[in-house]
Amino acid sequence: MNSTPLRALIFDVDGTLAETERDGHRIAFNQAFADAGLDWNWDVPTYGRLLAITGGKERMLAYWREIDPQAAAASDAAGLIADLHRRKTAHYVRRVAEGGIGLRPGVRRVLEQARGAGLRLAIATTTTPDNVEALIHATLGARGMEWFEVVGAGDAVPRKKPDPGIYTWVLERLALCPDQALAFEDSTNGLRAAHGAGLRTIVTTGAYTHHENFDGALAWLDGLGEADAPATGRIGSQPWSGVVGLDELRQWAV
Ligand code: XBP
Ligand code: MG
Repeated sequence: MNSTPLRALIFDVDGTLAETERDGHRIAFNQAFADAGLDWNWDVPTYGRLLAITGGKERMLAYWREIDPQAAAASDAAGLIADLHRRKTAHYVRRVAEGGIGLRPGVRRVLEQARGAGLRLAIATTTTPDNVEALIHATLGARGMEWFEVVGAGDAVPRKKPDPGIYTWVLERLALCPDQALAFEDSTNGLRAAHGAGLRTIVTTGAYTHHENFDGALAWLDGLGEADAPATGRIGSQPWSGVVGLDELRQWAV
């Protein structure tokens, strides 16, 4: 039993706020590879496997090491990866700005309810800050970033998820203890990061993560749900189906 009132919600981005990976990041990586004259092409299953490595630069380097370890160990490898990543980010930002990717069902509702109730909002993500801004602008409008008091993204910390660093970084800036907040995640890497920082976590599984194991999550659901399409899953070990709102989150967080 936790009597500490809930003060903040901390959201992962990719897979949690929006399904960005398959038709967003993956396409942008492939565009960057083509720009650079590389014959790399990440199809849907390959990208799913590579998602185990968080961070775009880290993911590209891991792939390069798989297919050509010698070239990936060369002194200019980091510079080439950085260049590819800049190109990839530009492609991704353009794609998102064109409105190609929306928020997952129920996300806007939970954000609006939280704001209405005076809960603080934050982001803890592995992706690049420009990508977060592009998604928030495209979905919540030009002032959408103001909804989030703290945004922890990309290289703000030296190690990416599953390292808890980004969550700890966000909690420090919110000046909150972990039991005053809830994290929202979609992947085991994200859940491990949030748990490592001591945060209870609502998992909403997505296209690439529905097969992963989320034992230990406060909630393990297939989404936040909408009235005409309720979420299903479990709260702790109990089956649950419904629409997630602030009342439910407060109830689960006690
Ligand atoms: C997901 C990631 C990111 C994106 C790509 O992060 O691992 O690397 O796939 O973005 P999260 P970058 O779920 O924590 O939001 O290329 O900018 O790294
Ligand atoms: Mg994620």
